[in-house]
Amino acid sequence: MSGPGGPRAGGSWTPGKVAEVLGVSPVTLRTWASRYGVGPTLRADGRHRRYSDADVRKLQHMQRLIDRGIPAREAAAAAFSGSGETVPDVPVDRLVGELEQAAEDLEFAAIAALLDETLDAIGAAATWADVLLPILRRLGRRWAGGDVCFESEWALTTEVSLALQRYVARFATVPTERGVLIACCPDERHSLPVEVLRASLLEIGVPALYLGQLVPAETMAGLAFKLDPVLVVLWSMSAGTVDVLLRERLRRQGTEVVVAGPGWEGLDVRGAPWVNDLTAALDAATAHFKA
Ligand code: B12
Repeated sequence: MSGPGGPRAGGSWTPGKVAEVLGVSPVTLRTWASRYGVGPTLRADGRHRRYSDADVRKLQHMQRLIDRGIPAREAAAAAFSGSGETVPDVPVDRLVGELEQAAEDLEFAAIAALLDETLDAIGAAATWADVLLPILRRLGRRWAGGDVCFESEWALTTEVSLALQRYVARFATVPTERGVLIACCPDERHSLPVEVLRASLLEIGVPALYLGQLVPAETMAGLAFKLDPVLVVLWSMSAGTVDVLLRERLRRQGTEVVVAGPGWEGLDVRGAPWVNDLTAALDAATAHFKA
């Protein structure tokens, strides 16, 4: 991807490379640029214009819409308007299929573009429930059946995290008031459910902080002590990652905690409510912000 004509660091694509990636002729690309105003937005050296990463993602979106039978003019308007309102309805099954195939083919740019498109169109919670959960559950079944499907799983989940970061960048991410602190138990790597929780909270204006996976218990307890959040959501995906001592430490320092995820099932968590789906977690967090 970084050879001649490919993107440089920061994403700067020659028209020839973009045409190749899209599988269209350079003439078609030029025609789209002049007819629909979807040309390159970067100027590399004063003479040659270059496409940015964002330009390429939008063009890929436009092309997918064309493949779905949308006329080119409408597809260009939908892909380049940046407004979910103009995105023609795409059946969810189709999005799921396209995303699954892109992950299988390790088409990172297509995975990213599909995720951006879906998040823009239906928001974080529906993207999670309707598009991502079916795919992740199928990956889980493959896992359980002995096919460890590593590459596609890592490609997809990494791109989901990145897409959620791009998506939440449009909302205020630095809380100006006491917020919800979302924490993975220290050894937990299954972070997507809580990354979606964070995005869903920010979407509705609830201040939420999330620091990523593998944050040491000591650090998490210190953060909770210093930030004094209204609530800590302590996530664990499986019994192997549950940290009962961290839960206990937070309780002793007076932090309100909700334990979240299947890992906590059946454990004695000394009165902390247990939530095990996105809606229940959202309800628990937003309850603190209702008048
Ligand atoms: C993606 C994935 C990974 C990715 C995670 C990437 C990331 N950034 O999140 C990576 C590759 C890192 C990974 C690593 C591992 N994984 Co993994 N992984 C998965 C997979 C495919 C999806 C995980 C996910 O996001 N699930 C969310 C949804 C799809 O899960 P669900 O069960 O349908 O949802 C339930 C709850 O999560 C809840 N829920 C859903 N959404 C939300 C949202 C909120 C806010 C809340 C509160 C609840 C909630 O509702 C459901 C009812 O309980 C699952 C399969 C699966 N079905 O989950 C395996 C799975 C969880 N992994 C598994 C394993 C074994 C591992 C590894 C140990 C593998 C290894 N040997 O390295 C490591 C563990 C690393 C660690 N220390 O945590 C097993 C766990 C078995 C168990 N119960 O202990 C599973 C089930 C696969 C399998 N069938 O064997 N994994």
